[in-house]
Amino acid sequence: MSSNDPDCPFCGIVAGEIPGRIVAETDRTTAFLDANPLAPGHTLVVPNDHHERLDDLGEDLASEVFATLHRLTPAVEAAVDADATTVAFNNGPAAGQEVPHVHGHVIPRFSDDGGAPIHVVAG
Ligand code: DGP
Repeated sequence: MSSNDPDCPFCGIVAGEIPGRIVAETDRTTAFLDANPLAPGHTLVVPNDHHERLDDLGEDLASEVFATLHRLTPAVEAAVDADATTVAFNNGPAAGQEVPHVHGHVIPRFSDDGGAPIHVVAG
């Protein structure tokens, strides 16, 4: 059984009701391109079920989200010929989480992009 929030854009992408550029799927996770990318290939990984924060995930689902991030990160790097990656979660509004559905950012980095820490906060 899956849980879905009708007002959540990421639930809409997972359900195929909102257009999304999906790059990978497992039974319980989906990865798709960020609509407002901080770098080419910026990808988000979400649990298919709606959970707001990392601490709302059970250990199994948290592990599966991390496994998808782990598998996807080198593929994203290779796809855009990146030199490194920033992998990050904004966990809660005070940390800059705008979409209240857990998502990990995979942000390709390049040796000439300055190497500064990326603040994964929209706006
Ligand atoms: P955060 O600030 O960590 O909650 O990041 C939210 C990210 O989600 C931000 O980089 C933009 C992206 N985003 C917001 N709405 C949509 C959407 O409808 N589709 C896609 N693909 N990305 C979205």
